[in-house]
Amino acid sequence: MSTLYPQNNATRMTLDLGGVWDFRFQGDSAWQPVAVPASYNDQSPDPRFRNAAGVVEYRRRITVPAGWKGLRVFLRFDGVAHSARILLNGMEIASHRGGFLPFEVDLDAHLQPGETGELLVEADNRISHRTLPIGVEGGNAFFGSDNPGIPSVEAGKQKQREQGINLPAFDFFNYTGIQRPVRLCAVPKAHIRDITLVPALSGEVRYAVETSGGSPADVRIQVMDAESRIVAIASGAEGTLHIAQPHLWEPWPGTPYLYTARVFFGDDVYDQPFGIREVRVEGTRFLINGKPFRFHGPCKHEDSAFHGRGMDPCLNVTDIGLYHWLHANCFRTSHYPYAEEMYQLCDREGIVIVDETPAVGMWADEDYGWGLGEYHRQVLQDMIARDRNHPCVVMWSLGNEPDTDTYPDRAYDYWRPLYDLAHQADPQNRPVTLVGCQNRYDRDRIIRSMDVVLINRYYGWYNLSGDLETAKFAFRQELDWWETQGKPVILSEYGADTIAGLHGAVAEMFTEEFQVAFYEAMSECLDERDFVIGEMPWNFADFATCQGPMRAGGNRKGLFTRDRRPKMAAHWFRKRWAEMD
Ligand code: GCB
Repeated sequence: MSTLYPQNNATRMTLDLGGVWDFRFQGDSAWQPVAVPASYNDQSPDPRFRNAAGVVEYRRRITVPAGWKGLRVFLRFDGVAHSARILLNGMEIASHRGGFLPFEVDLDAHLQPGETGELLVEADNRISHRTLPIGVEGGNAFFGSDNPGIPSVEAGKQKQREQGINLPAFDFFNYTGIQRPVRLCAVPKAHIRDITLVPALSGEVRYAVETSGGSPADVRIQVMDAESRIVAIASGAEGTLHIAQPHLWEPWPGTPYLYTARVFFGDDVYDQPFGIREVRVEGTRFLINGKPFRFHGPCKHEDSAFHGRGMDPCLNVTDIGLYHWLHANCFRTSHYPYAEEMYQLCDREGIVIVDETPAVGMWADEDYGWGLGEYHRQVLQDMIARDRNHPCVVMWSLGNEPDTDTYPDRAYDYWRPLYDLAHQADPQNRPVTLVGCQNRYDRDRIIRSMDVVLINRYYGWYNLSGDLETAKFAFRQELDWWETQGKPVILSEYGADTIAGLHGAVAEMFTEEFQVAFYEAMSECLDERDFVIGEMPWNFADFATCQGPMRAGGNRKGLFTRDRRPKMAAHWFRKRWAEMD
């Protein structure tokens, strides 16, 4: 398939199929309304919307415009979680595994211009040891110690398993459905399939264009600057463009200057935005355009009221506005690739992204013999293919918090080929990382072998709870160890659950004062170390999770509430990060 984001222009057309679709749980007879794109889970008070595991059906009619004769017509799904089967007039025409990356479905053989058909999308929300992210059956999935060994509790867990209860091995609500846009698209029969751009600071841009039909030699390419002036031209499917006195793409508060590569091929044309910037790791520094870059910005989730994980441009703009307000310059797409519109916005706004695969939950007392490897490779390649032209993406994350210390050698053998694959698959050869959880860092082998070490730590919260003086002592001890490794380190998660509006003259856990004190304590340790090149508090905003004894209405570690009101800690970071600009 083509990895190009759908575009409307003189030769390409898209019809947005967003709106209210018919919806039902498979096996039900009645249909009810559900909005697309959005997670379905919060759109009804029926508990099945939140809890049922299995297949749901979405239905609507589609018509291919009569004027689209002679074009290639296809459907483009930006993301259906976690897997999808696509049927047209009752016949399966495609299927796709994985909920966070796009896929296309060719309609040419099924529906002619002027014809109408019934489109049915089956979406399966089940998660298991065969999916990314990972799910488990029965028990208390994320919150570890749920009274193991007690006969009656074990019997209860067995009963849950028999009922096919399906729980996340990760700490965010298992939002699902058609969560991202669906479009009916038309492009010329002979068309541009793919564009790869590899810019250098000199203004040389290597390019490669993949085409379908026609003769690849007919490709022409024009680069336009931000004022639409043509600044470089070339022809042929591969080559080098030369931009004189290039403007660089710089992270915020610099200027994230964007060029557009306009590619012509036969009747087809496609505008691919790009930025000129270089990313490199040198010793313990992370260089963007040759200058040391310090990451500071909270990790995110795609999460909001009503929409769940649904793509919402208003929410994206609001969130990035708050990143500017915070003087934040980055986030990690914890714990899955986000909707493409967010990367487009970050290209434009200069917010740097660490792009993460949905490999989360790979710790549930298992080893690495799950047979996931091939699928994991596919997801990693697809993510890189989708996102490789975005200047905002500066690093790939292979996954979040796998168990890497129980069997350090097996973990190394599982993850190292993925690390190599990421380097091979990315024409820009960005640095690669794997995010480590708080474990036996002295036993683990793989995390320390990454280009940049990203570690999640909860000193003072999950361990040494509430005792920030001792938390600092312990964290410093660990940092002493990392200092010997000679790698750049980012604290990629640290945080404290905080109930907005809960205060205390003494800073105790869950109060806003404690959250500030926690970040003061951790920052004190970070600021002492040169090899620490970034801090990413957990999390930007409160977010929904599955139920559990440690989650009161979700995860409350946000600097903002779920409706994006700042807690005291947001104001604290705003001051701290303003000084880093
Ligand atoms: C983590 C996970 C993240 C959780 C967070 C927490 O280490 O990576 O998904 O939400 O801890 O708050 O427990």
